[in-house]
Amino acid sequence: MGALNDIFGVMFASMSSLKMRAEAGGKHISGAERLLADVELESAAVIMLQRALQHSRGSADKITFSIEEHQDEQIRPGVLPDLTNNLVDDWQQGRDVAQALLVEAGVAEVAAQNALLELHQGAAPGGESMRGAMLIDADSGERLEEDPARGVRASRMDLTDDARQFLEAALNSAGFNNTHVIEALTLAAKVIAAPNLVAELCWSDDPDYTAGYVASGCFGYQRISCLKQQGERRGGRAFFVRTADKDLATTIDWLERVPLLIDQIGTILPGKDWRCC
Ligand code: WAQ
Ligand code: MG
Repeated sequence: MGALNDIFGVMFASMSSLKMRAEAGGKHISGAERLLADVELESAAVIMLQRALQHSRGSADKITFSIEEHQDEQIRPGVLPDLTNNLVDDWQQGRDVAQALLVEAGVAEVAAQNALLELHQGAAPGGESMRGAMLIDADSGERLEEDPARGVRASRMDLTDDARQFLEAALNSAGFNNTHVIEALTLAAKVIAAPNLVAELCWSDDPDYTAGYVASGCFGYQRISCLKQQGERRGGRAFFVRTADKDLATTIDWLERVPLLIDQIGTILPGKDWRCC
């Protein structure tokens, strides 16, 4: 690691993906994924470690890191979706908004309902949060992922330094600059660009973070101010797919293996207020 792969200078320094996973008693506490220039690995790993050690889901008894180098030519450029902030009174109204947005994105009603129920009940065996996302058939609502505890993990994606700075400035002006939003936007950019992917539904598994979103290629990132009760530890993600031949390999390969570096941010659009007066 660390070798420059181009004689013209540091702009062409190689990049690596960095992953962290923290667990306690075999249960998922937190995870994080970055795609970074090698010189940034050390400081990013320290930040991830601090996060794992101080997580609101509890204290980890096992933390695993992995680092893998990528060649420049493997890395694809990416674009962040536009963000719309949907303001709701409570999680029940939030779920109604999520259901309507999923249907607008082309997900069948039954599939949207099924995903909302699975996340509500805890989608991993034993009613826990999964480590990754469910893969859901956008028509039947059937769960398609092989391992219902791990699911599918979107990985190897990040923002360029410039894109991160522009995004932080835009989110600051909109009043919700925080790590959850930045990471979720980055992840959603990769997810909605995947082949055969119709939409994504997400809410956090952190007990003190109640916001979530629905994302799709047609309307971008629709943030929903509340999708669960304060204190609730069950959260998760659903990736809705539609394939003619049930071939999920191309979608999973894009999500888990193709490195994506986002160099263009989207627009923060005016919010929508669903609250009762
Ligand atoms: N790939 C697939 N699923 C994942 C990944 C990943 N890389 N990382 C987390 N998950 C799943 C897993 O089931 C977690 O339990 C769940 O998502 C929630 O993860 O606009 O903080 O990191 O204010 O807790 C969304 C709203 C916040 C942000 C999402 O998710 C906003 C959040 P968390
Ligand atoms: Mg979390």
